[in-house]
Amino acid sequence: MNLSARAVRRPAPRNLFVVDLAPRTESFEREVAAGLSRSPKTLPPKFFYDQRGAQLFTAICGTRAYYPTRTENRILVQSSSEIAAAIGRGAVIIEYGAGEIDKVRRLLPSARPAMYVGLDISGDQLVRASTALALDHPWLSVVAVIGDYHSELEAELTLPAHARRIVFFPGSTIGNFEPDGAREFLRRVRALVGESGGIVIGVDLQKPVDVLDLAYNDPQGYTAAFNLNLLARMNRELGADFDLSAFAHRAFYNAERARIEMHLLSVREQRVHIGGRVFAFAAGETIHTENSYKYTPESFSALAREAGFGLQRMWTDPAHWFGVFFLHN
Ligand code: AVJ
Repeated sequence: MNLSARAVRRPAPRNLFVVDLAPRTESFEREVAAGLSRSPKTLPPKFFYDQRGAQLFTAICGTRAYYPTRTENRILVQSSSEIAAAIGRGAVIIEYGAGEIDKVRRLLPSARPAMYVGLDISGDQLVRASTALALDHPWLSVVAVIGDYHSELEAELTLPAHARRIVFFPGSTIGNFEPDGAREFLRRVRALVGESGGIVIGVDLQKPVDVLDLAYNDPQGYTAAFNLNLLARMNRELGADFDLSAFAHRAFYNAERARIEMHLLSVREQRVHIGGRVFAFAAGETIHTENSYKYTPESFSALAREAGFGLQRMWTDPAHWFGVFFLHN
């Protein structure tokens, strides 16, 4: 029994509002059927983050091998006053993929926003983390939106009319998008934040391949478990019959496309049942589960320009492994 979870259970704070726009099981089932019918087979990475997947991702972030979290955190701490100055006081900070809501805490004391809106697909984690945030910052209005990046925020909630809007998108999750999708995402951000707003975005940078490969093949095996949890999730939620021992985690850097690819490799020929459907796997066939694009400061800057952001600034670590960009007009 987990006693500490009970002991730290906290009351619902008055400065917290929760909005649930979570996609339902039907959409999981539909997207799985579509992705596994394609050739090559694919599944969107957003489905990694059920309760177990969110826990495993937190574990990945704590490993030595997975450098992005600690590198970005160091940049946020070391440059917090400059980043906060770029954000300005009294803003509305909108965070995509809020997760544990730990990174933004480094900016709050100096940025002093009026409102924090955190969006995440992982509902339990988001409610827990936003409750803690609201209790720790009684002066801050906290809005937790359970949903994916395509949720129409403005249709669902009223943001303060005159406050400056700043999107916060740390963690290099932008790397999950294809370059076209990333540009499209940044364009939508521009529309959301308007003339006076901007985005603070974490971007993972190109670096020696052995460092990249290790980060997605951590020796503790959390990344493998995170990848394989997608199969376990389909078994749990869709009644699928994946044999987890018949699939293997594969992650490698594709230098030509400047991205880490994650796959689930079928170690033998097999058939899997999901709902009324049957999916056949050849031995060695994979489900492509994630891309994580790596940019250079120049390539990301060009992408941001193409999305219409005129002014840019980047903070980085001494080895230039990770960049935190501020993009605005
Ligand atoms: C959350 C998308 C930034 O691409 O590095 C970590 C997800 N996948 N290990 C990344 C992930 C495998 C992560 N992002």
